Amino acid sequence: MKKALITGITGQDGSYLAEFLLEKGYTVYGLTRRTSTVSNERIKHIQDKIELIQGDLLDQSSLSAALLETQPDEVYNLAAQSFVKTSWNQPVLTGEFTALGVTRMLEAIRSVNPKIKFYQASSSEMFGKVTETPQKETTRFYPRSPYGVAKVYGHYITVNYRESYDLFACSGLLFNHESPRRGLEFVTRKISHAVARIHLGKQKKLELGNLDAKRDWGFAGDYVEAMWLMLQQDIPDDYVIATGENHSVKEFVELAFRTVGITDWKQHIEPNKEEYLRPAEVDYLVGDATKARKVLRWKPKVDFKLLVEMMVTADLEIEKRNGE
Ligand code: NAP
Ligand code: G4F
Repeated sequence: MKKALITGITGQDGSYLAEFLLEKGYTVYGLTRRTSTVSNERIKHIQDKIELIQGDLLDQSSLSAALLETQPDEVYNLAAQSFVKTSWNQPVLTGEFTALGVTRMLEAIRSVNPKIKFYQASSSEMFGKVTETPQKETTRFYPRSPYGVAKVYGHYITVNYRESYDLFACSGLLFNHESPRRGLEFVTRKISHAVARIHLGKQKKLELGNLDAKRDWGFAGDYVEAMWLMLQQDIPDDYVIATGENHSVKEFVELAFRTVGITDWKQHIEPNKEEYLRPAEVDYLVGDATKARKVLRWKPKVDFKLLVEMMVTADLEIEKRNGE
């Protein structure tokens, strides 16, 4: 039976990956940081099947101790300060978590057991102001936020440790992936949550920033399979994971409202550029996952329409359950 350690297990992807690995028969450990209130909402349904280990990407010794204690075959490094907008307000912290945190984990692997396979959660944000469309593994990086810059560091340190120390280290260049478990500050979940509340008469307006930005949105449940597939290959490598289709924020809004039967959606939108526009925007992302399709035999199952409907339906259920 294989053992896996997931950093960021309390996050969106961590929760889906933990479920996926349990299904595959893995023993699953999750690294969680100490907080005064516990944030295990996304994993409470599987908590009796996994083991949580305290540790922090800021603390080198806690990472080595977690590896010594759990002796994993695979480490999935999903933990990060993952909200792009916040990275301008907390650029140094973002660098500590999202960039240097990767080196700390790689150093822990090197010293405890260099045979541990390593997955790094890299991001399409690294392509930023895109230099080619669609974006693939060889496309030049041009990050547009402190988060994107930190992810570029995390990507290259993963490649560097693979080449320097022969670690089995892979970097997944994942395009945006969403789900009903997405954090409420990200635009898709912010929209599905607001649409559900507007439909139920609990909210009147939805404040948004740039409606023209386009993203290649997939379903998180599909994307965690690709993470696992990367670590099952004979040779470690880097892969773009994407649907190959993109849509604007406006299209997401329109479809979400349509799901609850609202067509005059514009009357519910309140532009708030001051609050939600970014100092530098990523206007257009769309990925080319040909390599993943050929080598990993991976392809997404959930399309854009199904994703939007799934998120709105889930938020409707939550809001109905919550009552007023
Ligand atoms: P998420 O929901 O924001 O989860 C982030 C996780 O990181 C949480 O479990 C959080 O723990 C943990 N964390 C943050 N700082 C930590 C620290 N110092 N030590 C230990 N744990 C820490 O993010 P996600 O959407 O699941 O994304 C997973 C990873 O993929 C992230 O690295 C993200 O940058 C990357 N990524 C995401 C996407 C996407 O579209 N979702 C696309 C490309 C790449 P708490 O619960 O304690 O906050
Ligand atoms: O949902 P977002 O905040 O996601 P963003 O910036 O694309 O980042 C996500 O995907 C990355 C992969 O490319 C991950 F690496 C990262 O960790 C994260 O998961 O914003 C999407 C777009 C942006 O262009 C933003 O300007 O939506 C636009 N937007 C318009 N109004 C808004 C809003 N974004 C947010 N969060 N809130 C708004 O009100």
